[in-house]
Amino acid sequence: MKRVMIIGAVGAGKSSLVRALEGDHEPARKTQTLEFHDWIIDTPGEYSENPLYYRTLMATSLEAGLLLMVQDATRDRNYFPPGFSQGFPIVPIGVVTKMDHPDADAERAKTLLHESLDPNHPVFLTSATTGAGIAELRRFLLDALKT
Ligand SMILES: Nc1nc2c(ncn2[C@@H]2O[C@H](COP(=O)(O)OP(=O)(O)O)[C@@H](O)[C@H]2O)c(=O)[nH]1
Ligand SMILES: [Mg+2]
Repeated sequence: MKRVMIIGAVGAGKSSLVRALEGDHEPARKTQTLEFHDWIIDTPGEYSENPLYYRTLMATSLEAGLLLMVQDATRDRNYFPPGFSQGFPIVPIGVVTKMDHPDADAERAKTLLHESLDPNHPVFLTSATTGAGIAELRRFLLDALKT
C-alpha cells in the first residue's frame, strides 16, 4: 500500500495530525527530516517553505499515493506557491488544522488552500487537539489508498 505524504508550513500542525491519524496521543516533536511511518510520510515544514527542497518533496511523492496539503486555520497566509499541487504526480487533498483554536477561520483557510490546490479536490477541517474530523479523514485516506 502506498503512503500519504503530508506537507505544510513549519508549525502548521502536520506532525500532530499524523499522530492523531495514527491514534498516538504523545505530543509531536520537531520534525527534522523525512519520517516514514506505517502509512504516512511526515515532512519538515522547511521543505514546504523553502524552494530548495521542492525537488525532494516531488521525488518523495513518487513513493506516495496521496498528497495532504495542510493549512493552519489560525494563519492569514498560505505558505505554498500558487498551483503547487499541480507539480505532484499524485492526488492532492486539503486539510485545515487547529479548528479548535479561537482564532480559527475555516473559510479563510479554504480560500488560502485553493490558491495552491485546485477547487475540485476535497478539503477536510480537523483538530488534532479535540479529534474533530480525524476519523472521517482517516477513513477517506485509507479507502483512497486501497483503490
Ligand atoms: N490548538 C491546536 N494546536 C495545535 C493543533 N495541532 C497542533 N497544534 C500546535 O501547533 C504547534 C505545531 O505543531 P506540530 O504538529 O509540531 O506542527 P508541524 O511543524 O507542522 O509538524 C504545536 O505547538 C502544537 O501543539 C490543534 O489541532 N489545535
Ligand atoms: Mg512536524
